[in-house]
Amino acid sequence: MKKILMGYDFRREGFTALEDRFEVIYPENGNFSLAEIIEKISDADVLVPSFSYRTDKDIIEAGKNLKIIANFGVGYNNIDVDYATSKGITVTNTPQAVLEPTAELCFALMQATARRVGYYNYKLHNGARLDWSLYGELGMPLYGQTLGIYGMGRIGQAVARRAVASGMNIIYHNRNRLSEDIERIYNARYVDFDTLLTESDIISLNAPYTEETFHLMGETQFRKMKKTAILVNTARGQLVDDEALINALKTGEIYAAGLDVFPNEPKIPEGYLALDNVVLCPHAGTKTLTARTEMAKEVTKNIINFFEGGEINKVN
Ligand code: 8YV
Repeated sequence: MKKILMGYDFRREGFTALEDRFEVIYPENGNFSLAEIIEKISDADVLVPSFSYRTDKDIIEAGKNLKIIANFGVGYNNIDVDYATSKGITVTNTPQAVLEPTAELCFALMQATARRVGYYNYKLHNGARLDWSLYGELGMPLYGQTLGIYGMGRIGQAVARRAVASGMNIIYHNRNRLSEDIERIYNARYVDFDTLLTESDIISLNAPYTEETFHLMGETQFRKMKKTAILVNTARGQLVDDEALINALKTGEIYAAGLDVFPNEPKIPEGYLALDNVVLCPHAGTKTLTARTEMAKEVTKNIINFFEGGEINKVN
């Protein structure tokens, strides 16, 4: 029987179809440590990696039998894909399962920042005074505003769909321009990055973390944004230079930010904690049991189809 090593003690919902076909090894509680993974992977055919450490050379090298690394998630910057490829190992991910839930949270952060839900809620819960007068502590609308989407892939488009329903105008920047047919669905206009920065009322980051996108948003970019603009990041923390963002939020260079992701999770850069114009979430884009189960099903499908033939979401 082929052997699957689970890096994390995933709930079994969505994984059950693996049980009668494979020997599946789960850690008892939480993660296998890096040392445990390196020891246990020697005879495994499949790895479903954990997120506490990168699946890099050391792990891949130790996986003498390894054929597939089936990532639980769409972003695969937690895996040294180039090295896996050089060893002939297939890497798969779960783009379908994360699509709607991530777009949903992205939109929730847009609403929570623009309409100040996070701020009001925090203040009221803490017994602080709020200005209940007609013109006190106003928020911003979404309706009629321009949403700039950086990364118009599947998640970006699911965000766009919600934005259209909310009466927003959409501009986007992407590695490749979309076809006119797809642009028409969202009435979306393709712009260069600079135009995205200067024209957007809200910027949503929906691109993967790559060398190209590392610190995509830094001091120069915040300076180009409108002072009334909002940044929402549900992609990866590394896309944003946190020090620059904290400064931009502090000095009023931009209006607010909604952040679901950070470079060293679960650590949150200290500077955000003192600011009341940033809404913070604990990488919650897919934090529903429905989403987790769908992700597990997509991982399961990738593994079974890899061995039995059929469609897989191969990234390399
Ligand atoms: C997951 C994600 O929470 O799919 C992704 O790339 O960031 C999230 O859906 C993550 O993969 C597991 O930590």
